[in-house]
Amino acid sequence: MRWPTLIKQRWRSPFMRTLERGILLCLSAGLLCGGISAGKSGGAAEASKNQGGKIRTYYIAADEVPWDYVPEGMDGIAGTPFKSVGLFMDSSSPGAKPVAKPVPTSYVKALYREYTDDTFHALKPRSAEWEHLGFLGPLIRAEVGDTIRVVFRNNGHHPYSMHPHGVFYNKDAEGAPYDDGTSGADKADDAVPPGGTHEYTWQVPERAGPAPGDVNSVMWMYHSHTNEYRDPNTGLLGPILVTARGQSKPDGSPKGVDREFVVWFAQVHEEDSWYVEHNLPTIATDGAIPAPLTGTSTTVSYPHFVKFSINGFAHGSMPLRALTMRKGQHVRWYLFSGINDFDFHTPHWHGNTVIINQMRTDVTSMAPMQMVTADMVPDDPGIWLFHCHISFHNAEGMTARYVVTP
Ligand SMILES: [Cu+2]
Repeated sequence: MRWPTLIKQRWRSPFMRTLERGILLCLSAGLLCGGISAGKSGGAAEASKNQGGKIRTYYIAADEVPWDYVPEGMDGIAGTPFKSVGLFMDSSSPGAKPVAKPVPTSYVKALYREYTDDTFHALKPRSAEWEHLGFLGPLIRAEVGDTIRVVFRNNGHHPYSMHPHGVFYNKDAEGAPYDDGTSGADKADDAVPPGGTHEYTWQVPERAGPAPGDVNSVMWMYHSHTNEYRDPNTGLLGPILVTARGQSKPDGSPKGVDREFVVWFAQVHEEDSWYVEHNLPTIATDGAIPAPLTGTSTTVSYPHFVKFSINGFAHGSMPLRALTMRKGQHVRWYLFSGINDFDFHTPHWHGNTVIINQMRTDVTSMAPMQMVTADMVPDDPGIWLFHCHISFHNAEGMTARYVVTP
């Protein structure tokens, strides 16, 4: 199947895709609803008592805010101002050549943001060390034996949730609506309405921590799962880092590790965002088309509203200061991938190598929503490229640079 055909098939209207998703969900629920009993609900204190660890409380809201994929307007890879253009077909004259037009890099999104307390009045400042998270939600940390408590406020105009990977949750804290045989309070987590609040309690048992062959910390993710493909494309996704029992430093980071980075390689489909009508009001009529990578190339790229990005930064726009480390430090990279059908990525570090699963490499691979941990001890100072090695992802902006200081 040729790329244009593939793209045409997957590039259906958001309405059609919602409909298809709904049908799939109903079918799955029908298969699942016979005889699976619900988990019992339990509070953070009860869960913590059972495990003996700390209760780690986070106040996280879904806020509607603008996000710019090229925030300084500079292509950091080329070192020149970024030209944001897309190709469009004039629907009134089907035989005409496509024309290039300027397109915005900024979009309204719903992002998870951390607050200081349950009044949700004051944002908790993000430290310089975690500036690289970009549009990802706040870092949630825990050690095996701990209990994570998230007070979630939905400040958006659509129902949202928080669904975690890896950790243990009862049915009132799964954050996903489907027919699982539960009812009442066990459904309150599925879709927190606009203006609503829900408390999610997640335990961190041994099976949520590193396995015997792992390094001493692992990454999980959390994301809104009320609508499993529109919510993450809208921006609702973040990281959870879990260290092995007794392996956390006072700040929660794993012992023996000097610097951590979390990077999400994703082709974000803005046409599937809940805010598509606001951000791309004429998407149904503007005739946006995928462009060939070069004049003679037969490899077709994506329309301008599919953002090939790392933590929401495209075309090398991640600030250099945010991905800076020192020679000889023990650096841990946690990588994960987006939710869409072509979110296969091959992150590649120039200049230095990493160890993944006890194997040396400088390229790894990820299928959609796969997670990878890579340890690096940089020995080669400089400014280095860090990009997806799939050529059209690279060309479309899935690129950043990292810095190793002497
Ligand atoms: Cu890629």
